[in-house]
Amino acid sequence: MIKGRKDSDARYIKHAPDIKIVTTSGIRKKAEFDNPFDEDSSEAKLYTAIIEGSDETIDIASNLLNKMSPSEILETVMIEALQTVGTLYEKKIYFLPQMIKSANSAKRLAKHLKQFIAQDKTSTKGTVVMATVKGDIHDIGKNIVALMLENAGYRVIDLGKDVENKDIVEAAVKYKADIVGLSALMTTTMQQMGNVIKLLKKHNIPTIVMVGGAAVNSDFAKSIGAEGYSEDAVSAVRLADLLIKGSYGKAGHTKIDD
Ligand code: B12
Repeated sequence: MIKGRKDSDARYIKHAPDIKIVTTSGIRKKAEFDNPFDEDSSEAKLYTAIIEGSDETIDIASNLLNKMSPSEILETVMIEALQTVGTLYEKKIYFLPQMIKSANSAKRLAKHLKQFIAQDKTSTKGTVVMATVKGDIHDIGKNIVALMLENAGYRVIDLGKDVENKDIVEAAVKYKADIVGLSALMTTTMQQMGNVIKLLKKHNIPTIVMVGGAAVNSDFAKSIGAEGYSEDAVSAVRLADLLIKGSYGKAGHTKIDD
């Protein structure tokens, strides 16, 4: 299927979930996983479609929009499906191509649902600079948090993924960030959050820092001096609201050294 072709990697990823698992008894079978949703429901179909990286997620989600809000679809079905992808990867049932295919399908779905999430542009509760830290390319969760914050009335400056610490600090200054929101999904990258906080402190930038991402927890957040931690996008908005109430001052420095 892929040997000797220029587009071999893309073709491998496209067909990844069709590649059967070889069991110890030598039998080839499709990856199996539990489905927590009611059998034959649109939720169950969407869950499976995301895990298998199907092109049909948008069509299935369109049916679901009759009974669930777009943010509920993201926060329940999509996140649940990606957790399962992570588990399949941990168990070495899925490998990177399958994980990429699922992630691409989830990203397309999130982009599609974004248009249905009404955004209140009239008021601004404050400015949040969001980034996935250096060395980490996971951005699906960060994008959902950014979307929910925007929807809740924040001005969000999204710096993207794999962002240098210095660039985060510079953006906090440039945009007079009330809050810096950092995301990390790997144990190897979560340490960067502490480095960003140190750099903010070094330059006396009075921005509040909130952190999140699957690798992070409340204890870790406290240990690095972050003001807030939340485990999902809905609570991230509540957290931002609480943090901003105690907000004081704005960033004022202009030049950031490493
Ligand atoms: C999708 C995925 C990928 C995609 C990422 C695509 C993308 N554009 O994001 C791809 C395939 C590219 C990928 C690559 C890799 N991945 Co990966 N990936 C995942 C997976 C399956 C799902 C992550 C996800 O999107 N979850 C759904 C989102 C919505 O959840 P979330 O990010 O946690 O965000 C929510 C909350 O945490 C919170 N939140 C998030 N950010 C923030 C920020 C703030 C401020 C706040 C308040 C809240 C908040 O709100 C969000 C919404 O509710 C996880 C498994 C897992 N269980 O997490 C592995 C996982 C994170 N990946 C892992 C690994 C190892 C890798 C690779 C190193 C694999 C490899 N060998 O190359 C590379 C990393 C490359 C790099 N340098 O970053 C490991 C990390 C292990 C660890 N603990 O360190 C995991 C846990 C898989 C596993 N079980 O082993 N991955």
